Amino acid sequence: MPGSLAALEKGDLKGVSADYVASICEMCSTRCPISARVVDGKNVFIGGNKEAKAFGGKVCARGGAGHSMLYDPQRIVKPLRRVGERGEGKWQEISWDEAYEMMATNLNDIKQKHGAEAVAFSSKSGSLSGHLFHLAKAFGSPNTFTHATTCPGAYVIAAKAIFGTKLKRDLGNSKYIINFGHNLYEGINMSETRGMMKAQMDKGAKLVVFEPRFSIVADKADEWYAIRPGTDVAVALAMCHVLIEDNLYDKAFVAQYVEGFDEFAKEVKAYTPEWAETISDVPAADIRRITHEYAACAPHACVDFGHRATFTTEEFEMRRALYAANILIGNIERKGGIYLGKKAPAYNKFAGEAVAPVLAKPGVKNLPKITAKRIDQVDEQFSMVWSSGGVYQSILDATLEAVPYQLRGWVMSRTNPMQTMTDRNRVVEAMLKLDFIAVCDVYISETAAYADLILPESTYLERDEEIADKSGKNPGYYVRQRVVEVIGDTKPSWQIFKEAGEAMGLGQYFPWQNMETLQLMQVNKDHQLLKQIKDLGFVTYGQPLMLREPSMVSKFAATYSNAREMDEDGTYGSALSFKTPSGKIELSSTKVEKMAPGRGVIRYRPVELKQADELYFIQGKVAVHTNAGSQNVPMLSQLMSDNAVWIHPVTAGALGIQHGDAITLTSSVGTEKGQALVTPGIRQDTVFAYMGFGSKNKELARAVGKGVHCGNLLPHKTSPVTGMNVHTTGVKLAKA
Ligand SMILES: Nc1nc2c(c(=O)[nH]1)N[C@H]1C(S)=C(S)[C@@H](COP(=O)(O)OP(=O)(O)OC[C@H]3O[C@@H](n4cnc5c(=O)[nH]c(N)nc54)[C@H](O)[C@@H]3O)O[C@H]1N2
Ligand SMILES: Nc1nc2c(c(=O)[nH]1)N[C@H]1C(S)=C(S)[C@@H](COP(=O)(O)OP(=O)(O)OC[C@H]3O[C@@H](n4cnc5c(=O)[nH]c(N)nc54)[C@H](O)[C@@H]3O)O[C@H]1N2
Ligand code: SF4
Ligand SMILES: [Mo]
Repeated sequence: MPGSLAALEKGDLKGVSADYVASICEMCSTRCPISARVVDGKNVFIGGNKEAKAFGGKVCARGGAGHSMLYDPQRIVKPLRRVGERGEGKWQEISWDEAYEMMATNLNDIKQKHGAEAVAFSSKSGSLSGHLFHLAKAFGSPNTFTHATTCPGAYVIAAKAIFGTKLKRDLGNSKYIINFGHNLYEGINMSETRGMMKAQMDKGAKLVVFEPRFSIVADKADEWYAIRPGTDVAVALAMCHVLIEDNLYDKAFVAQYVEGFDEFAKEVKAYTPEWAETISDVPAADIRRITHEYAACAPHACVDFGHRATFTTEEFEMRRALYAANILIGNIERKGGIYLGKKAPAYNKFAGEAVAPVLAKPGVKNLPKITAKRIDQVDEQFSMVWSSGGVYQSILDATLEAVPYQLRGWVMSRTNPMQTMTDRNRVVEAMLKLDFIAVCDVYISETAAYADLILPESTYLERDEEIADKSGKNPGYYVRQRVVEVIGDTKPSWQIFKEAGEAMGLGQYFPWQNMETLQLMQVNKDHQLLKQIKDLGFVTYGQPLMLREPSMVSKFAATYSNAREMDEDGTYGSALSFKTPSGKIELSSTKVEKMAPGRGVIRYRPVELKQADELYFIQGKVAVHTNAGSQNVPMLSQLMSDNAVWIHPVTAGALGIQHGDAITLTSSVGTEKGQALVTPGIRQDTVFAYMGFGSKNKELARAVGKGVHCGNLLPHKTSPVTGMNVHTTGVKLAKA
């Protein structure tokens, strides 16, 4: 790879003695198992961990570029204190002791005057959020937030409402996949991306894609429909209509496992394919035919429920409709369908023996009792969100409007809300108003540029973390391990938040010495187990199990002499239950009706995403960047540093815009300058840009001012029930 460290090496690397360290990628939150090659203490190559078969022993382009971030001279390697105005870009290097002192003084001051709840803590979920939120709890604030309402929240909450828990998809064994804007060939998740490749290439699975633009997934599909943005729910409900009206649904499955089918069937009677066509522009005849083809492959078929669930304010209805289309063909716990993760305790119970070790959860019992309510806890309809990451953007309302009370401090880690939370101006305003902001990052991100204190974290290649659960159809664990020595004066965030806690007078809540103490607590001091997990980097136990798949169940039962007895039909179907009030799959739900009146039954609710004279503005991921976090990584910046705006030739022609022209996009909240990419691969009424570009922060020298800043065009919104942000809006396009 030109420009990489490997390219600088003279001669053949194969002749050089090298060490390999098994670890976990963090170039995106998929967190794939990796094997990092180290020569003379330097990381020179990152590949996949061969032990992790589902990942194909591979990494994606971003994963392969990890060392480019590790050795980037623009990385921050000293704690920084702001000396100019917020956002002015004047910094002073300080010691960690000074940094902790600054945190302690400011946060304890806020706590004393206004209560601990006046400080919000936010982080992308993962090991880091665990440690940051532990600090929050020790400090006494209930206000902890992940990125959930800017990303997966809606599909997680829809699954909670219906199944009581999250589900996984078995795309690799699917014979027919229907995809509503889940671009797995650019928005990469190595195991799922490879699963879908395997299904398509090795098994001849058919892929149907509904997408307003010709994405890479659309390009690799058997059929692509340029659906109108935000209307997926209509097509999904019409599919359910056809499944029921044409008697294609699995009646035995519904009878045994589903609650509230009759109410749902009554509701979808009106949702004909002809009705859906008028809303979505997808031809009714195709909806009927596709539904019949899909049902013919049942149960080894899947309607993908997607990942970024921020297309409209009605994501709750959309994601529930997508699950409904799966439930109706009875693909739950069947190959090629959707299934529940099998962690060690559940798996061992089926096996009747300890096939997989069960890890302990190190914690602290005597944490202070928090009585203050969360800032997003005013409205009962969000009750499923509180424990799933919270309504992240409510930080803005609490800061700017004191709703429901005034926030005064914000501690954040591995999050860049100025790019990723919508309405950049409002985020800036909120940050200017707060009394104290600390940001933990590896760069001076656009958001970190407005902090009072920047805490430089070691990159994932320089840090150890807890053993993490990576169970799928059978239990599995993996662990992040330091690949190279720490560069500069950086620390892993578990250490930063522990030491900050100690400086804040909360040392009693951090009884562990270091990461190894924590890991040993996890394995109940079983040194050999810890060594095994570390040596292999990724360990699985037993064999894949899906409770309603006869071939898997018979093999499982034959392997373990004390295994649960099979049902008469050769499955474990009778053991399948759900964490809902009825213990069944709740296609309609009285719990949801109580929480959000009128929403007990899945229903089509029209949304207005744009004005008549505007174009839809939509976004997506690009294969060589991660969200708004990698635009300054040298190798990735070289591969792509800008996001041209996709415009249909007819739309461009009417405005006198040619390919490569400078253009402007104007929405209700902002204007952005960009460049036209004229392509027939998009609807005439829609424009598209890859997200994460156009940083307005000069410290991100390779990214500043390059491309359209998507977050600056999106209005601040909170969707009902799911609390989601919305990443679709109306824009006016003009030649610049
Ligand atoms: N307009 C628009 N907005 C979106 C989206 C969209 O499509 N359009 N997509 C949404 C989605 S799906 C998501 S998940 C969110 C993601 O948005 P965020 O959760 O804000 O995450 P990222 O943009 O991935 O990166 C956040 C920061 O993490 C830093 N970082 C990287 N590695 C480390 C590390 O090891 N430690 C620490 N402390 N920091 C690190 C990066 O430098 C970066 O500043 O954005 C959402 N926002
Ligand atoms: N390379 C790479 N891989 C990533 C990431 C990354 O940043 N880069 N981020 C990771 C994260 S955090 C996530 S959440 C996943 C996201 O994975 P995806 O959910 O696949 O992410 P997106 O690309 O944001 O959105 C998918 C597609 O939705 C389309 N779209 C927009 N509006 C609509 C609509 O109304 N209807 C339909 N049907 N389609 C619509 C967009 O054009 C886009 O192609 O990817 C993960 N993997
Ligand atoms: S998908 Fe790519 S960037 Fe994300 S964790 Fe896996 S290898 Fe790393
Ligand atoms: Mo995401």
